[in-house]
Amino acid sequence: MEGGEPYEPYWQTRRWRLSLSEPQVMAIINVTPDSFSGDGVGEDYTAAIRRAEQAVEAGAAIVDFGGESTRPGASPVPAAEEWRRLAPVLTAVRDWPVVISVDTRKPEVMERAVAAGVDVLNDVAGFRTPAAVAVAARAGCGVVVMHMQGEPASMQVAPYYEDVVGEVEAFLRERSAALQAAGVKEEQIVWDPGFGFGKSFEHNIALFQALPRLAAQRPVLVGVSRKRMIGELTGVEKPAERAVGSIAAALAAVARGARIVRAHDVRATVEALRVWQRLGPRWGDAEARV
Ligand code: HH2
Repeated sequence: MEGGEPYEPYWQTRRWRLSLSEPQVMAIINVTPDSFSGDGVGEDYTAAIRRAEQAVEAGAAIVDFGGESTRPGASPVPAAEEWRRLAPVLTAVRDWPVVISVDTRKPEVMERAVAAGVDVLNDVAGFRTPAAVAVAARAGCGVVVMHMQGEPASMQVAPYYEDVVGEVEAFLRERSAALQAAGVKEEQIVWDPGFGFGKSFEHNIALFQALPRLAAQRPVLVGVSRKRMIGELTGVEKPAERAVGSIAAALAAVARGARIVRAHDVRATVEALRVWQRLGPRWGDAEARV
């Protein structure tokens, strides 16, 4: 991370060293009854596994399973309940030859997911607590360090920053340093500015424009799929109908240096990225990313 040196374009996860020399898609599988985009499968574990299979067939390199909605206004789900949702699904997929990720902010759930064989810990709270750092250090997993201001229940009430880009960058650097001090290797760490997590529309836009600055330091994951900022840009009200805007945003993110995009509409996102790589601005080209 020193001196703004370019990082190696790969991500070291528990079982896999994932190449990031091409953009990768992280498929979202919500084992929840209440996710914001309406894609949660509730208690239907077979549906979650089928959806994950389809995402892999469509070209997702990473499958991210979540058992708690962190949409604005969501109340926390107890760890036992979150794990009850995740356990059958993570057990079923544990030997799949793709990167298996768990989307959780609770160290207890991380611990169990690691024992169940996940490759990546995706923490929307950015490993803020010593307990989360300790699990990550023991796990040998890839980690997604995401920035969130506040907590889901109230984060969109009045998000405030003096300098949103500087503050998010400082948080990501500080948490990465804490993880590294505990033994996590730099190549295990991916950054995520956390679009929509305690950010106004203007904050999201400023962070999006600053992606090249973050991507010059660590590989960056961008999650804007079906989010409110896409609704605000397109005028499309229903999250489930925001695929086109989401895909345009995924391409824009990659053009600005993102290495991983988190998506609900996996097949369409993969197809768009394939075309973009051949016909769009040369990927990885510094001029094209700024
Ligand atoms: N966004 C959501 C959840 N987890 N993780 C990362 N790293 N980055 C994100 O932007 C991100 C995330 C919210 O989206 P979703 O999982 O579809 O919704 P919900 O939290 O309502 O289940």
